[in-house]
Amino acid sequence: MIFGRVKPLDAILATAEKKPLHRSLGAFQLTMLGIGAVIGTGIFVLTAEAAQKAGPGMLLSFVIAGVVCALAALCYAEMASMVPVSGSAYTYSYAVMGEPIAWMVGWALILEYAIAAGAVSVGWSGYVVGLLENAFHLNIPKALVRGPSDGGIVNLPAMGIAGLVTWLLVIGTKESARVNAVLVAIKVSALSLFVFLALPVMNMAHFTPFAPLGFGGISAAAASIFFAYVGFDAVSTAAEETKNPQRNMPIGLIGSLAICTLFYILVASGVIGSVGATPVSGPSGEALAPGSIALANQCRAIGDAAVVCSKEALAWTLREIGWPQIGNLVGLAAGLALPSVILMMMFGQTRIFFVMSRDGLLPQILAQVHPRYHTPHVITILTGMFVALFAAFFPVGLLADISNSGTLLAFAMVAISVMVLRRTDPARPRPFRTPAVNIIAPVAAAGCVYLFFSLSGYTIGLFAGWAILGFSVYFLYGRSRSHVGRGITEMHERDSDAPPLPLPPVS
Ligand code: ALA
Repeated sequence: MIFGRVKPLDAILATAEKKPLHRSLGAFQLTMLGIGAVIGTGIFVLTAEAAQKAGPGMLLSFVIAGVVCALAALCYAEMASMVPVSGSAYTYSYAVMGEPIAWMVGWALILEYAIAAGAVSVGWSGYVVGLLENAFHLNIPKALVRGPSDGGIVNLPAMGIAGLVTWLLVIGTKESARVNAVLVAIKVSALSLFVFLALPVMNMAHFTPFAPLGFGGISAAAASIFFAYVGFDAVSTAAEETKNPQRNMPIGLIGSLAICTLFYILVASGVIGSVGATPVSGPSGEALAPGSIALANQCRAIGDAAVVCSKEALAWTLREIGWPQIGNLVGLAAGLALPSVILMMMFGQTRIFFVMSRDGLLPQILAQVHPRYHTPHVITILTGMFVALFAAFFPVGLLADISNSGTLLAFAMVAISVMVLRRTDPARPRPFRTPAVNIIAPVAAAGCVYLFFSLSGYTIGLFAGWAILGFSVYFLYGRSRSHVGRGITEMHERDSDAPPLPLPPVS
């Protein structure tokens, strides 16, 4: 039964109350946290993918994805303020919809976090390689810096950065608010500089035809570009540390998304207006999928003379419009700032794995803590190995789409959880209440479903395969070992941020 094996909310909350965190974050810090986690490969790299799918219509794609995210964010804010503990959507679903659904959400979050870390690693590689080639005139063989479907063999820089971030996480690196603020400043300055230089050379003719591949193309691009907004859930996990969460949480969530949306629309307009965003089609005019061998071949045939062929769309655009040094500077900014997005994604992944294995749904060995660094090193290294493998062999767009499929499922479940909990547990204190919940939550869930089905059939097929694998693991392994299933409901939750503690004996 779907609602079976619910993990009692009171048990989840009891431990958070035992260890209250210092409420130090205000609206400004939360907004910075959100922008730090959100701006990354999406805008720096996937703009080219969105252009290939939608042409100038990608502007609308950015708006659609931003609106769906904002609605989901309002639902996240309610759950996060009510259940301010580790595990995000997985924990909320466990408390509201029971174990099988929580398992699937946790399983989907693996896609959200680990695959996203792979996507950002590939994005980072594109910029750093472009920087080395253009600023230092190095001739780097494509075979070693691109995956097989992008015309290479293995993406070594992407593997390298995933390895480096894994090592930082094993030794216990956490990004301080100050480092985050510096990185946000770097990213925002780079995007502002881009807009400042690209908008004045805009040619309005580049905006027509607006939707060369129809509304289907715009929806497909929205489903991909959704990746550019992922990461705001980092704000919601800080609910417990927020001063006056009723006021500051929505400001942080909606504020960071609004600022990112504004930047994204300006940057996308700059790309379209300055160099054009016409999709590259095949020899007989057929549409080509981003990240496909056919597109890589066609790009080679036209000498990579289109933004959709670039692995570093913003730097490429700046070079095209006569600002090669500033293009390199934007490449440097991406090279400096994107690793922190990888770090946040991988950190989120290890935390989800940790909570799932502590609940007995995954092997306990995964939650082992390093004696010296006090970090969950086993799971971190395992996650790092997978992230490095994905980054080495897959194109950024495919990784982002797969990641989105998992994220969209998790977001939809959070929206549904909010609605269910309003009915099943109306009296529980809600430091933040989603406004107009009867409209916002269903529309958020429907928006996620719409974006999910706008992903390519290939991505949806991969997701289905992942879900089948997930259910098999659950029924063959987790179900019989689940702590809730065995009646063990005591909680050992520490604050949502600290490295997890060693496990207590199971029985
Ligand atoms: N939103 C993050 C990015 O675009 C994941 O890199």
